[in-house]
Amino acid sequence: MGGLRWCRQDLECFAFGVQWTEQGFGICNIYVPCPLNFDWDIYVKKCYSLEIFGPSRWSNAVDQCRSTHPGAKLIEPRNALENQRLAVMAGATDVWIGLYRPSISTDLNDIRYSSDGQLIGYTQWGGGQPNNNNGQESVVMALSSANYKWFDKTRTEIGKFICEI
Ligand SMILES: [Ca+2]
Repeated sequence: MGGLRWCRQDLECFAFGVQWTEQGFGICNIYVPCPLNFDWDIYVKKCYSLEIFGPSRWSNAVDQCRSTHPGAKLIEPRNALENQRLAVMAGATDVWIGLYRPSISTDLNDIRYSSDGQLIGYTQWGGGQPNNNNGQESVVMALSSANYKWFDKTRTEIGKFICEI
């Protein structure tokens, strides 16, 4: 897991805190703690999957991320910067995020991280969300059409997804 990072430009090496030593393309000699098929995000210091997977149901997305690599999970934006990075990676694609409401819960705002079941802190809800429409919406998707604000959705919908470590 991990390895040397091939940097494309001086600025990128600078962001890693190492000095650029060559003209043009070169190797930063910085250790990046990401496994194969994941890339290091210098802004939030997380590994994100290079691929946008799916489309899949939310629960399958959770399982697929877990099976990708030990410690990998469905993306969980935990602050505004991480939600911005999600938007950049997703492009114009709606993506599942690792948030859910427990089936026994009657509290709309009882939303938890799928990786550890803890209540979420940072939120980025779209207008009127979460609304648990028809009592059927217990998982969460970030919508490109809403600037990647979050919407609770049904578990039968399918969507693309990004994994993180
Ligand atoms: Ca909703």
